[in-house]
Amino acid sequence: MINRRELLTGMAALGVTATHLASAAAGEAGHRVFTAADVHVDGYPTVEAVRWIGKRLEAETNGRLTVRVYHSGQLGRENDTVDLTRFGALDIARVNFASLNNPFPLTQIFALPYVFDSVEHMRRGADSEVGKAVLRGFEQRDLIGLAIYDSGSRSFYNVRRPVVEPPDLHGLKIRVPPSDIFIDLARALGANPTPLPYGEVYSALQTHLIEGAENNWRTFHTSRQFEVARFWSQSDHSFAPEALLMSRRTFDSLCVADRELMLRVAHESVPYMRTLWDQMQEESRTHVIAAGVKVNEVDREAFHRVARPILESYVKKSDLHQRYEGIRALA
Ligand code: GTR
Repeated sequence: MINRRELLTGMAALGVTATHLASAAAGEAGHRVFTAADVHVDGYPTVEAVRWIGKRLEAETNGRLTVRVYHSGQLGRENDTVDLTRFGALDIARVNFASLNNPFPLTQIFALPYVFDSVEHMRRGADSEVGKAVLRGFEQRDLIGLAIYDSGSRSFYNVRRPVVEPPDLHGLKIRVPPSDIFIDLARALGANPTPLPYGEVYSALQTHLIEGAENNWRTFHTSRQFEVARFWSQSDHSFAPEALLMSRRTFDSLCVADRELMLRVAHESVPYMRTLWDQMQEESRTHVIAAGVKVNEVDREAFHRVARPILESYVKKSDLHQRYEGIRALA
């Protein structure tokens, strides 16, 4: 995590000041525009879900509360937007759990390899007591966990060859998100893990700084990485979902009724997001296959065998163990 000085320097580089971004001071008649950041392009299911929240807030408060979404990474990297939100310079950050694994260890339970068997299983986990405990855990670091959104399953893709067995990944420079879990997994599979911020992945593939990465169909499509990485290998190794986080400062500055409204509307955005997700995920898969990307199945047994010791090393930690059992009970 960055410190306050680095954060302010970063914000200056982006040409923004706290007053530009956060809605901290309520305007006329308590009118507030919450600012939200997302690394995804306009129209991505997470971006649309947060817009939907804004519209619902507007409708329920006669336009007094709303949300402005800065998409496409306009406000910087995921980790930086989390810090901006913690310090109250941004109101809402939508980031993947993978970016939260190191600073918020409870999130690891949702990102570990082969913890979930399917999207439905992940959704049951997100809706369960375990999901609620993870959301509450953000409060320890000045954030309010508003919702857990879908991100499908992640698979490997690369510019060189189909990956069937782990040895097919040997020596490949594979981009991973900044999470020890993903670094450990890629390394155990024999790849050279290269942590990079999301916004740099496409050009890193183009310039051969990396030879592959891993993500879901929608991201593979909308980031245009499929134009460069032509081999997709269906490993489904993680279902790391998305977190919608609000600044505690912003939340605490709201009256009780507005806090309740915010929590309720965020909760109600989850089924909306899931429907969008299912449609768009499928649309992306069809699109990239039609564009000539070669898709293959991996030897699942072999991937599970390599991932197992990593999973076990994390879940033996006392605070994750019980939650792991809870998640597996929902399989
Ligand atoms: C996507 C996720 C993004 C970002 C990205 C990444 O699936 O939605 O928020 O975390 O992965 O790998 O950096």
